[in-house]
Amino acid sequence: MQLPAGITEIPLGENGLRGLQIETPLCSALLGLQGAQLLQFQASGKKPLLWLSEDAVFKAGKSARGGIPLCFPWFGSPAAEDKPAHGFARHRLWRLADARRDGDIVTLELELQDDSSTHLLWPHAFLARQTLVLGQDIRITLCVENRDKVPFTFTFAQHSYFPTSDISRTRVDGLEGRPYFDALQDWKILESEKDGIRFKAETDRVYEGASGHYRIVDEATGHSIVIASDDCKSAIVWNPWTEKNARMGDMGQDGWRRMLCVESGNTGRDAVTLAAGEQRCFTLQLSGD
Ligand code: TA6
Repeated sequence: MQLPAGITEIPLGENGLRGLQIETPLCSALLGLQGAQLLQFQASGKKPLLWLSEDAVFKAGKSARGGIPLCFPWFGSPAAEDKPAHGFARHRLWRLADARRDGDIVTLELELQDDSSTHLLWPHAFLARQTLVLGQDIRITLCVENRDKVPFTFTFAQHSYFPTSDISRTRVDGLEGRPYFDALQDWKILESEKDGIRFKAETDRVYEGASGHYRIVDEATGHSIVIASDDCKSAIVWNPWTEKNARMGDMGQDGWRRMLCVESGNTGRDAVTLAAGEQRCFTLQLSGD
C-alpha cells in the first residue's frame, strides 16, 4: 500500500514485527501492526499522551507493555486455562486496510478476521476493524461485525496506559462513589472514594455501567488527560505497584511510579451481544492538555 506523506513503515524490535511511524505537524505517533496497538502518541507542543515501558518487548504473540493494547474478544482471564488473558486480538497481525491523510489528520484502518486458529479459541466468524484518527487528539473506534450464523457475545477493553510524573500524586476523577469489583479482593464489590481515586498500593478495579468520561489529574504538574466515550460503559483502573511491577519483567525499573491504566470497554454485565450479521462500533477519545 502506498502510504501518505508522514507515515513510514518501520521495524519494531529485533523479532520481525513492523510498525507505522507517524510524523505530522500535529502529532508524532507509533502504531504496532501486531494488535493494531497504538504504542506512542505525542501532540505537537504537548506531553506524551501514552506510556510505553522502557523494557517493552516487541515479539510475536506478546503485546508490548504500554500504549493501547486491545483486549478482545474477552477482557480478563478466561475460565479455560489454555486461553490467553485479555483475548487474542492483541497478539495477532492486523491487516492495514487503509491509511489516509486529510490535511494533517491521519486516519489508519486495520482489520482482523477470524481464521482456523482463532476458531480454536473462540468459535465464531467475525470481522474486527480498528480505526485510529490521529491529530491533536486520539480517536480510536473498534467496530465488530458478527459474520456468523448465530449471535455471539464478547467483551473488550482498550487497555490504555497513561503517563504520570508520580502515581502517589495522581487522581482519577469521574468514578466518584461508584461501585466497583476489586480484583485484588476476590471481586468484592466496594464503593469508590467520593473525592476521586488515589493510589497508595496495587490497584485493580473493574467498574461496570460507568459514564465513560474520566479525567486523570497529575497533581504534581497540574497536567490532565481526558478520557471520553459514550459507547464504553466499563472502566478498569490499574496500577501494579511495587511487587507486581517486579514480577512482570517488562515494566521497567519502578515503571509503576510513572504510569496508570484507565481502560475503556464493555466487560461483565456490559458485555455486547451481536445478532448474526450485526455490527456495532465503540469510539474512545483521548486528549491531553
Ligand atoms: O486491566 C488490569 C489487568 O487485568 C491486571 O489484572 C493486569 O493483569 C493487567 O491487566 C495487565 O495484563 P497483561 O495480560 O497485559 O499483563
